[in-house]
Amino acid sequence: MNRPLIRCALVTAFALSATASFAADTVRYLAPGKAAVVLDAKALAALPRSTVQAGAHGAAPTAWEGVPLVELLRAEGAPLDKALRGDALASFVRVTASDGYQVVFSLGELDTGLGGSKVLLVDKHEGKPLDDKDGPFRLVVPADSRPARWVRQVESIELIGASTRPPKP
Ligand SMILES: Nc1nc2c(c(=O)[nH]1)N[C@H]1C(S)=C(S)[C@@H](COP(=O)(O)O)O[C@H]1N2
Ligand SMILES: [Mo]
Repeated sequence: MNRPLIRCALVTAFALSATASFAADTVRYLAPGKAAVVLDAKALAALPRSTVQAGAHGAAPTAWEGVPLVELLRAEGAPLDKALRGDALASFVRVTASDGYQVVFSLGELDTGLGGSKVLLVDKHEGKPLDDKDGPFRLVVPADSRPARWVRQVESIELIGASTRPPKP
């Protein structure tokens, strides 16, 4: 019996099944005091959509289409507009990818009456579904000078309320 070969086959099978479980066409939304919400293509299709022209690393702009992150947050009842005041202004949104890569945006940065920063949860590039490297969902942040927050393979979006005070000196 060839033990290393069997171990290699098992590791490969495990890696493939793990990859498959990450490839689901859903994004999880988590918020304090709320049950986790699984957003599938149908749920996302029901939200407002927008298209931006943007290019990463100085590339010529191309069309990215999807749901503005602020509209997803609005649909899930995040404090925005007049409700975005007081402690809520310390809230932020953390986006996590299948490889564990994470970025954050403040709610104030995204709110249309405050920062108004355009951040799209994209599912189409030049009219087609995203490829496996980027998709099924990717963030596109046209105003960022580097595409470091253009998170590929988005898995979850968390609203985090952060109304704690730093210790006094
Ligand atoms: N999931 C995931 N998304 C990611 C990253 C990453 O490591 N993992 N790197 C970011 C960084 S630093 C950059 S510059 C861009 C690179 O995008 P590209 O591979 O399409 O050029 O993706 C961003 N999105
Ligand atoms: Mo980067």
